[in-house]
Amino acid sequence: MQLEKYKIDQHNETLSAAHKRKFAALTADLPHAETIVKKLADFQVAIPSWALGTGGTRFARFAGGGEPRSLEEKIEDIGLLHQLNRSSGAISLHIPWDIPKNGAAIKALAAQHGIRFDAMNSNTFQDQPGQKLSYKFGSMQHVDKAVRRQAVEHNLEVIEHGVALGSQSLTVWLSDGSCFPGQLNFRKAFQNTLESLQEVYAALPATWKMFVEYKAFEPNFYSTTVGDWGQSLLYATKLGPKAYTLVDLGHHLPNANIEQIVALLLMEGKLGGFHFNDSKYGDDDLTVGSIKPYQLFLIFNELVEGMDARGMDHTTDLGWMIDASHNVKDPLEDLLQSVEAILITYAQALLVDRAALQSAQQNNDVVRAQEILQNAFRTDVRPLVAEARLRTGGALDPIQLFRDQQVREQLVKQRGLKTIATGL
Ligand SMILES: [Mn+2]
Repeated sequence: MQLEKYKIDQHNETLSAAHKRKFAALTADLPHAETIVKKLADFQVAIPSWALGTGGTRFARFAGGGEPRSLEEKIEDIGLLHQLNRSSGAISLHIPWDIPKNGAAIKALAAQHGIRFDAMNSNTFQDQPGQKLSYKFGSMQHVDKAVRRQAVEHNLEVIEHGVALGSQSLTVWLSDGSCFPGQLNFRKAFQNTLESLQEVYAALPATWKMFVEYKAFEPNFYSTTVGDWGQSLLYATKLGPKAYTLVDLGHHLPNANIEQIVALLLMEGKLGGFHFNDSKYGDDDLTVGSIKPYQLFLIFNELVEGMDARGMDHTTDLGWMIDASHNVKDPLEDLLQSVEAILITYAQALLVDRAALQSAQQNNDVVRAQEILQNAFRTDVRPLVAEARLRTGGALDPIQLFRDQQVREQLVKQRGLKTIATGL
């Protein structure tokens, strides 16, 4: 479903006076507020095709109603998010969960909603019905060349789908690894994986990027063949200039200093993309910014600093994507919260007084350096984010409008109570 524009206008009208007051108060002391609002308006976060339905754990899945039943309905849902916040103008497709039957038609539908196709995601972490060989003991690392070949072929297919849709990148996340000591020869597993990735890399169109995503553990609990940023960087370096490391916030060992990882990957020109989520324990895939907002801020602080140091375009030079799972919330409301959290944090990072921070660092003024970062983090930048939405035609309060318009109730009416979106 789509919202009529006048409904968004009416909603904004009712909140306009309060918004103007807050915006004026905040920007009175912010000389570069206009630049920040412009950057916020440009920033887009891709929504993964598997996040439109309710997620589950290995114990249970409690489906909500009105979930999208097809790729077309998923695109419609993202179109709705994008209408509300104007910052969700991209979709990241998962193959084979969301194979476009007619690439041209899907591309046209997405374009109607102002949505482009971000990174394509391949899947060799589960067996599909009718699949010849099993990935039980890995895919690209597998001891059997025929299994490795099958995994490579799958990735080549994913690239083909992506080309038809106008995507420009492939994300490879491998669950490969081992559950017990002795199960794998680490060196051979690495070499097999590298060779397989090289075959996929060779098939990348000239303008494409390949993102090598790492994860510390799960589903394998003893070793992971792309287990950390060092291993990912090793693959990406050996593969070549089109290969990059992808950082997923939930894929580290506890207390890892992710902001430092980000800074160094950017320094090396090898950070390619980002998967946002939040966690308390492991790969919890919770709503962005719901558990550790200060960590997210410190990461964004490095992203902005590092991208500016290399003259990168904040909006287009990295792949920005949410990778989360919504087990107890309405997935659309949850995604609105996640995108909002990303924009708030981005705005805070843009507030950091870079010159002052550099001078504090140069003078070993630790207290001043901390003050500068925390000043930015403790600023309520929500009026800046709301203003960016207002100027681009979105809603001042997306979740409020989503609820006022009873969007979920209407989706349940259209699609039924017992629909299940593809995904895990
Ligand atoms: Mn991920």
